Amino acid sequence: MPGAASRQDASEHRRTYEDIRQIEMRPVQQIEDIKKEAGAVSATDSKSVEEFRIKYLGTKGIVKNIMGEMKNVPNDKKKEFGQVLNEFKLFVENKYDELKAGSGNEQQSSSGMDLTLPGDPMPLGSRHPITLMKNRVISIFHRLGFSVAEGPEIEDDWHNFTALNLPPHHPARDMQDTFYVHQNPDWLLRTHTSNTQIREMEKGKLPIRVICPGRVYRNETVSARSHCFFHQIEGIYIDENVSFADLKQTLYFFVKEMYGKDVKVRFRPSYFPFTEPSAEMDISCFICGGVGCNICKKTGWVEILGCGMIHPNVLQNCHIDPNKYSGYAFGMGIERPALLKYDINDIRLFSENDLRFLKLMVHRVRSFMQVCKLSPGE
Ligand code: 2NL
Repeated sequence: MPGAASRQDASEHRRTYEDIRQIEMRPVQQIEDIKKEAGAVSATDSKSVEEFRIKYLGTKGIVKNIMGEMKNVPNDKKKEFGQVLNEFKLFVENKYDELKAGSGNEQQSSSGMDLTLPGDPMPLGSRHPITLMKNRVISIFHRLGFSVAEGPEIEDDWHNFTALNLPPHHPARDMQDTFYVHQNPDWLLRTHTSNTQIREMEKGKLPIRVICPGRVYRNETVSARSHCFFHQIEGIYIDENVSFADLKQTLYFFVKEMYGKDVKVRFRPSYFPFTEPSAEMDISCFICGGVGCNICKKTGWVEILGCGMIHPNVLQNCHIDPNKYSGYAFGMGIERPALLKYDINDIRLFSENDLRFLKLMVHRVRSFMQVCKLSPGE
């Protein structure tokens, strides 16, 4: 039966072909098996990693060994086998690198550090409410051409009192009682940042347009509403022909930027030894809009700063000719507006470093910034 014989031949032929193919592909299968085995290795210390290297990548290692098989592969299969071999080599090398990196960390971990762990998230804080208020004031005056100056908190009597038309025994000194330094009766903790403006004026460079933020001190009983230290920003502008109208316009611009376009202002005559004339400036209450609430004590107005034209005696004390130059000055506290703005009921909280308060402030400042469309730092 020629047909049956030829079928048998064909099947024999097929078998032979399968066999040959199996023989040819044996190294490929072998490689797959070795790959699986190598891939499953999990070395935890450098000794096992080195053992892995020797076994697979060493001069008498498996990779080299299989490479040697290349000469037995028929020519028409060399290309295919070469590719498989290269992939295998790369696989083992990558695995080795992986193990090496892992065992490095294991070593670190035995010394108490695991560099593969994700880092601790940096807790996101917020600027202190006093700093935020200060920065806002600075940025508004910056746009009007004012620079910022800072001065010493421990000051001598001249720069804090006498130069400001407050000679010894002046009754207004009573209201600014402060702390004195034992070693030198002339030294004290400054009661306002005017000391810094006096120092700027003494430099003799005119015109001057400067604001001076900083911490100041008073001999006061500490309570929820007053403290023996707090923060202030003062400013002066000295040039030829500076008038009270300049002062009013500047401060008007300032409050509009600070408290919004709808705010109303009023000036009330006042007295400060260092300015003449002097005034206090109120704004329509930014809590109730002027209708009357507890904050403005039902008056509709909130006092925010004191100001006036610099007294000629003060100019003279700093060797500035009052017949040629004139200037205005103003000063405001930072704590009180911050208390109102962030709805805080105790001034002591600002300086107690109580993390619960500071964390609470993060939320109030954020929501306030969102409402006012401000960016961080403003
Ligand atoms: C207030 C009032 C004020 C000044 C501060 C000043 C500074 C110099 C010369 C003249 Cl160098 N005046 N500063 C003027 C008027 C008022 O502050 O209630 N501060 C919280």
